[in-house]
Amino acid sequence: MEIGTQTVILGGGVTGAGAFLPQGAVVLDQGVIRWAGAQADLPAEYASWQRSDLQGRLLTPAFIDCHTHIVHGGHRAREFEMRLQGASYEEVARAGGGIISTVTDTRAADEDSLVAQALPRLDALIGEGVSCVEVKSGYGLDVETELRMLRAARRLGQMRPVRIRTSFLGAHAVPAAYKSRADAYIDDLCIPALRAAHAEGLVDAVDGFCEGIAFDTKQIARVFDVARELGLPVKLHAEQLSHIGGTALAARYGAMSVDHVEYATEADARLLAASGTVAVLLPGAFYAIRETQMPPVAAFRAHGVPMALATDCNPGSSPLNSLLLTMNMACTLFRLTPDEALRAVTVNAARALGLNDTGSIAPGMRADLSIWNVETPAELAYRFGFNPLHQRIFGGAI
Ligand code: DI6
Ligand code: FE
Repeated sequence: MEIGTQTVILGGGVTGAGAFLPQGAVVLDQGVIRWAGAQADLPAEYASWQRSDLQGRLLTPAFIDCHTHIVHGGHRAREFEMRLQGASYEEVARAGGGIISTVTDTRAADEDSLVAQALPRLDALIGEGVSCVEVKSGYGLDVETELRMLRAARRLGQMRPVRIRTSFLGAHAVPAAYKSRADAYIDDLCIPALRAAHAEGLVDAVDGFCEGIAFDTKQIARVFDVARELGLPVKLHAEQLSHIGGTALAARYGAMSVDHVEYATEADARLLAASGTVAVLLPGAFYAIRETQMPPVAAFRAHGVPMALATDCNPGSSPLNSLLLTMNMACTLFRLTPDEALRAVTVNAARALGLNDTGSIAPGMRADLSIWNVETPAELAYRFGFNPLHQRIFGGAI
């Protein structure tokens, strides 16, 4: 298939253009979507433009993975084995394993090594039609390594045709040297690292891990206050293992997203709806740590909270590298509909990152599109362990 600077794409089906269009057409002009609709309604002015017929294939917005930790050193297969023998994720973390063991491996890796280790993970995502990936820091927990992780993330975006959005996650875990002194860690390292990373243009958003094994709401609020002072949007890992109020805090700060949220309540759902915050569900982590508490999907639906999905690709709780599998898991485990799952990795994922120029098919949006060897949208979530991507279009280019 060829895509010129001015092209009319004739889909089988087209999604992400409001309703599903069984015989859709999308007009691309210099990397931007100019028009989308039913083929029968194609305006006459485009009749003479180059055409590309997808021969019945499905066209969707390119996917967005809005929560990943793909930049990190090493792996935690040993911890996986420990959990198989009965240790819980929290027990491993409290015994000095977990995030802290990845911190050791990440501190030992130079920037080239971090980039080299992340590239196969990024390429696997791109291979499934992903055009935008959020990447967090949070395995440095010192100024130098946090910055190095973010620099590595920015470099990934120069090496591949993909958009990278960075989140500063200095408040991810309390490093060993600050054991039982989380407040001192926030003051001495986390906030200075945030300021330094921001000064270098490395931060698109500020994140935190609000949890019994990490930071409480007061500590996260201090980091969010600095984010606000710097004009940076916030998001939060909240209510993953217990309910300690992270969701309400995030809503108070107008967060772009709250992520995990298995233990969130109906009252939390109301707050999220009021603050326009996206609930990012991470079924890979739910599955890997054998969580049994389901996120309150019915409450999110009832109150109109937009739901996004992401891989949470990380070496501990979610060594998952596929958004297609994530969609299937969200349907099978959380009972999302395939349609919700597709919106969750496109339009709602864009919103979770504060992006308004990608994630849907409408005039003025970037031409970030995926072409699939399937006929219906539901097929994307239905199969697993199979990649039906035909081609990916990034900013109008194949
Ligand atoms: N929640 C998660 O699922 C990851 N971080 C977080 O705050 C886990 C990261 C890890 O186990 O390495
Ligand atoms: Fe995470």
